[in-house]
Amino acid sequence: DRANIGVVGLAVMGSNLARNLASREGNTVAVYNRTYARTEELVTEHPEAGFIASETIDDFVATLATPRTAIIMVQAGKGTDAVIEQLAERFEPGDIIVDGGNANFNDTIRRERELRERGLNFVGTGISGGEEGALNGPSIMPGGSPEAWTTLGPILKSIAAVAEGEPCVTHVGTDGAGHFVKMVHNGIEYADMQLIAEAYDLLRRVGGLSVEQLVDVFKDWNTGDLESYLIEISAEVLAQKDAETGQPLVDVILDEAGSKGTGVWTVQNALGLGIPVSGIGEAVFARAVSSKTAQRAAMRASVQGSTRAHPATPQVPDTFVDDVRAALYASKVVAYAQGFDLIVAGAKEYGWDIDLGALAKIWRAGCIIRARFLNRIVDAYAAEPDLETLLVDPYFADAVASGEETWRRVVGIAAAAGVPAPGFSSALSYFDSLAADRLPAALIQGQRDFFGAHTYKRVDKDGAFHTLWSGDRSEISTTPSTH
Ligand code: NBP
Repeated sequence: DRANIGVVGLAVMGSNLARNLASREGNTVAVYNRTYARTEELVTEHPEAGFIASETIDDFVATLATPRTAIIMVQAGKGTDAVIEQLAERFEPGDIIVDGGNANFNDTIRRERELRERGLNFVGTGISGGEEGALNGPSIMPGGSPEAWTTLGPILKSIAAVAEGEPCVTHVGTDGAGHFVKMVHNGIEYADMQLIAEAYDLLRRVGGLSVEQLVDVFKDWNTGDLESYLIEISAEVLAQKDAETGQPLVDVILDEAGSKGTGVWTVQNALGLGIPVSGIGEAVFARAVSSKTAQRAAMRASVQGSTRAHPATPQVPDTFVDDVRAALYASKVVAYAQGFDLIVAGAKEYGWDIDLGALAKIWRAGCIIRARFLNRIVDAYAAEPDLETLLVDPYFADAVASGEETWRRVVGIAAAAGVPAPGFSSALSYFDSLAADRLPAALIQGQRDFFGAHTYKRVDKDGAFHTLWSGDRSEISTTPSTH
């Protein structure tokens, strides 16, 4: 018997994905790993899966039914390129190579083009949900050709998480579209985590809540609009006691946040596309600041030795817990709105037809940013597919407006107390920027015209204008008016 699907790369993600595939009706799963010991271990530990195991890549390819379909789950970058080449040398036209690792979407675009020229289908797919998701149902974001999706779709639907009866997988778009949206998903995840961390910090350091009280607050929030995987696990982390010291674990964890780079990719691409993903940017920067151990030590010493008026302890309203909840929610809406803007811009730049509502749907379960909130985004795009920004969708506009006053109060309190809240405050600034009648960009245009003759437009007539700053300061028109 041949396998309808193969998995290459049997570390934690690949093993779990292979077991997930094998557990679904109709799938026979072939497995291969560079180091055979890993393959043996998986097959021995999970006889129920009925894996077809191969020691060599040749044998592995021979066990696959045509069109051959193999999912690669190896280290992103060189490892992925090596495995793709091994498969491509052995596969035949019409066969499908799937990369389920965290590839950079630019690599995926390149690989898809190269393999297409060799008659092979290549599908780069985002897979979110970590180890547990891979085993029990991840959110899956495949790119690649519509033809490949015809074969692959049913297989991926069989293993995806399910939200409201629908599998969390959709054909996102061609070539790198899947890995692009996975990248933005991870960026949004960074923003979401940062905002939750700021809420925790404010409630603890300004609100005076204990870690135990915060567990209850997060559990309570998880029954409302903020219900999400990240809020749920935050409560779990806060509830964890360190076995050695008896203290809350969060108090013995070093406060230096690491990262694997997808947040940075998101911001780099957003900068290139001119999309202000300030929420994701602040989250990436906040992790970077946390890791600047020497600078933090120098600054702490400097501040403690100075005679500056230390930040005041502000008046904290009785409603502070709920105020912070409202600020968190409003800031979260901004972060998601910005993330979706980036997807719209990426789709335009790279020629993808991405259905934002369908994307919001597949993020409702399986992935790290899964949340009740995503149903609202699904509704927003169902009502208005060409929404200028999520912030003007009636539901979100209302949600933000009802929390606006408290949002401002919380940001003010954070500033007065000297507790950093870059996510909350930059989200508010973004909201205020979009909502402003006039922005100081007018002055910036004046400055640019002054030193670089970059010209400016006027509010009252068409065309471009330049003031003769070093001459008589009269204004000249530099393009013919369209009137
Ligand atoms: P790792 O990212 O730790 O990679 C280990 C696997 O890559 C092993 O199977 C290893 O084979 C194989 N490999 C390497 Br390294 N270089 C190779 C090469 N040149 N040729 C063939 N195989 C090679 O595994 P993972 O944590 O399971 O993640 C797999 C992919 O899934 C990654 O792209 C990751 O970014 C992505 N991902 C991970 C998560 C997560 O939560 N961990 C979530 C979502 C996506 P060996 O056994 O012979 O050394």
